[in-house]
Amino acid sequence: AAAAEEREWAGMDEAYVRGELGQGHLLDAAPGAKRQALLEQLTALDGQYPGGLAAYVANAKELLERSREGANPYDGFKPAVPQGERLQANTSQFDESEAIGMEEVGFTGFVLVAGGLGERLGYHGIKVALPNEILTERCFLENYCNSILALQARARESTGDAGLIVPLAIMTSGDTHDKTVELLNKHANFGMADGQITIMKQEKVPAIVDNEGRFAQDPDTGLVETKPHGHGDVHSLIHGTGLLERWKDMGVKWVVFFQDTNGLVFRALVAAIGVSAARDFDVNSLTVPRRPGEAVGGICQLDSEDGSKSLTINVEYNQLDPLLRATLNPDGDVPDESGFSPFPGNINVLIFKLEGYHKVLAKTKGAIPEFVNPKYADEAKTKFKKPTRLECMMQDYPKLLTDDPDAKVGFTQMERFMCFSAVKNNPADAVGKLKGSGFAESASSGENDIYHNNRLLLSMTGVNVKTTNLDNESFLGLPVPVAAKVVLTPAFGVTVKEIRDRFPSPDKVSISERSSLVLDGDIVVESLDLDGDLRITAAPGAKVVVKNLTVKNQGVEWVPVDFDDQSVDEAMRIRGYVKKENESLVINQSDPGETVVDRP
Ligand code: UGB
Repeated sequence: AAAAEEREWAGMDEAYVRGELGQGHLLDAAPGAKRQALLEQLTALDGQYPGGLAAYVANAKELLERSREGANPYDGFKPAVPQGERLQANTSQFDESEAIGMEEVGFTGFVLVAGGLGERLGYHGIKVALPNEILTERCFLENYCNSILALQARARESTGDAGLIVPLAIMTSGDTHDKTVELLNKHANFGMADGQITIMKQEKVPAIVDNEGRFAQDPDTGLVETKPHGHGDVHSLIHGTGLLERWKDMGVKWVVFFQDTNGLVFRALVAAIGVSAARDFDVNSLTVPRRPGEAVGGICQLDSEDGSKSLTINVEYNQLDPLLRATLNPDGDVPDESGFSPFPGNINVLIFKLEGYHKVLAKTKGAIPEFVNPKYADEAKTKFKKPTRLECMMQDYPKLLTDDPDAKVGFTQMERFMCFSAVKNNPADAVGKLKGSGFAESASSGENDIYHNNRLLLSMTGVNVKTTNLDNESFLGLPVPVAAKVVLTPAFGVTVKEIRDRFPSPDKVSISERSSLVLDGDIVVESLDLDGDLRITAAPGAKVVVKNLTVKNQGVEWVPVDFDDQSVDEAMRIRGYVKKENESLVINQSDPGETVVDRP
């Protein structure tokens, strides 16, 4: 009886479904037991959407009507390049931002949006379980946790607060939730404390078949077909779960959002948080120089023609070109003299000041304005090629700030090698992407961008390592540079300065092109001649000083594998190679105190 009452309260009786919701077709095609299951599902869906399914249908009808009319959401707005900071690695400006950021990282909460399935990637597991690079085979999630723990360790030292916690929240979805929980359980939360990680699961929304907002139905089960609602759900979940309240009470000042497969993001975050603090930004988007046509949105300052409104926001890649054509340039999304789009490229790394965010969530409950993007099957725009759904994006948050003219929204631009390399495309598609935009965004490019970043940081420090005029090998049609593969873990360095300080006499360090090197933990490298493979790990409490070391061994090589070879692990197949470990020097130090390596 209680369940019946609840359903009645939620309005999920048949008359309501037929009348208010206009979904009678679902009932007609679900007789008997199927109908009961359908009503239960509708009740659940009703509870998951702010305002219930009636609001969802109403929003859908309105957005679909606007889409049918061809209405442009940016009508009446003119784009301009917004204000922001452009930081170059290894400059005093960068160091200063990092120094400011280091003061703030202990008061930061991190939010990983990981509800996406990654269909484009051709990988069937969850993306955060994918190895970032295969020298250590540590997965994305492990690297993120290690980075947060390393930042936490630094903050504990500098504040003297041994109990300080830097929290992480992960947004999962029905597609990724169980596997994410399993991965964390299997690895004891990658060293994170009990309660340090909060998991928030986003729910799907009904798929829609026509402009009347009628839901799609699975003919076998009679249930409504559902689809992801987009990463914008993260804000309503942060509000609804009470997470922000808890973080506020813990003393968190900054909330950082990042995506599932960006292995470089923590190289940039400290400096970007520093910019947020120095400029007192309410919202700070980390950006990269963007190639026209590339599948990353552009951050634009949109000014209304009557001058009454101004909004700094990401314009998604598919909308940027039409907006530019209609306003600034009949040629649309084209490069300026730098070869890049004048609009900074959004990489969906967002830093919010908690104070303002908290106020906005209290007022709006984090409901982000939605959009719909149906693919029409007829000219009259009455039929869809496949069911559509309403979506929302986390970077649309500034739309909730329109009543607050004092909110400061800006960007921090960095060189791409310092902050962004996503893993999104299967090898075949990546070949096309590479041709089109210059960026493959594949498993192999993601991996090699890690090595590239570390090589460049070492080279900037003065280490002898080749970074330019490199030859390429090709795996599955994608180029992979023949160059030193270097992994510098978060325990080794979380800032450019920390990495620099680990090489007091960099001119005495040289690494050949065929070498691979992993430095993990508190390690100082004074003199090293590396031609082969070297792995050094200093466990917490241990310190390794490489006073003088010459390494010459057979090292590690990449061996090609076929994409279709089912005998090979999919995580390797999607990069087109596996690792062959011929000969390595491994130094693992767990004894507390300093160990000196002196083997010239
Ligand atoms: N995600 C969720 O958590 N839930 C969802 O429902 C959907 C996604 P995609 P896309 O990196 O360059 C974004 O699919 O479409 C998570 C920005 O909008 O990789 O390529 C998902 O797990 C674009 O402006 O996003 O576009 C993943 O972590 C640009 O920044 C994240 O959301 C682009 O990313 C992004 O999902 C980019």
